[in-house]
Amino acid sequence: MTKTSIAVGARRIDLSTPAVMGILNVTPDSFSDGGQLQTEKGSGVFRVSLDKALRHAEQMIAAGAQFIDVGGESTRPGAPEVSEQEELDRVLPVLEALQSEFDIAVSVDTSTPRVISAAIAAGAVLINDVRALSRPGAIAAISESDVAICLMHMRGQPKTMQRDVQYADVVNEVKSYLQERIAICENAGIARERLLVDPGFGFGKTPEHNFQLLAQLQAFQSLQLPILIGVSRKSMLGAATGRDVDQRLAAGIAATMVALMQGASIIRTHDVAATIDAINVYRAVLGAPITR
Ligand code: 9MG
Repeated sequence: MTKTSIAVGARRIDLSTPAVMGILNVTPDSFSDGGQLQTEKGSGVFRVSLDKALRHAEQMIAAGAQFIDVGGESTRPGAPEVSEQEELDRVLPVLEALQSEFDIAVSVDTSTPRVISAAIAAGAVLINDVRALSRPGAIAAISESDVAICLMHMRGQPKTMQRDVQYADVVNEVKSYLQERIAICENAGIARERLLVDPGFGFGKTPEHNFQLLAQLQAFQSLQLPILIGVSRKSMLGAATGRDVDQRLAAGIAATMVALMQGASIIRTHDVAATIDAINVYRAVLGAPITR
């Protein structure tokens, strides 16, 4: 069975009802929302508008997000790497402002040890690492803390990950990788209760691989950790429907329902309100009281 909570220090975050993680990308180039939170377009320099970021977060929280995931590095296919300083400059002011304005669990989407340490010091409760703590120094940056960690599978690096992707058995290969990363964390003294796993839809996978993973998501339950998924607006949905990135809401909700029915605990999404509706329908199907 999948675990239904995660530990953050002495606190437990209950996941017996699936939770929504709203995406707050503070990047100029993320694939569906890059640059939206920029101060002034056309100035040539990307600066996050704190006010726009906070208002966007506020809307997601009002719609029911239990986590806000702040990311300063675009991980879309083909994205270039960002410098450590640039990532810090994008993420930290937003993280600090979120902490002072809202009572919300903030997650930081980063693989960079210095950003991990700074995010933890600034109050992040979860580190969402698409590289599963594989960068040198990432485990050390986290092991002294008590935050939760999402270990995601990615093959290669964003810049090149969609080139010539091959797996003999995508489900088992992704699962074995996650198993290895869990063991590495545990050997470094990171308690299992702090970990979440994510198969990494779209990260070094063809649409067929992504749909095989989605079809067999329940196989990840044997890892006995909460499962986080992110399919929001991704190209796998475009491949299945022929729709552009801004027309993929219905497809994303359909994929989310498939994931919920196989035990997904956290849904990372741009579209919080619609995802909460999907969770409420799923809960009603399971027999939860209908109160509206
Ligand atoms: C940062 N990021 C982009 N897509 C993601 C996904 O599918 N999962 C996680 N954990 N992070 C993601």
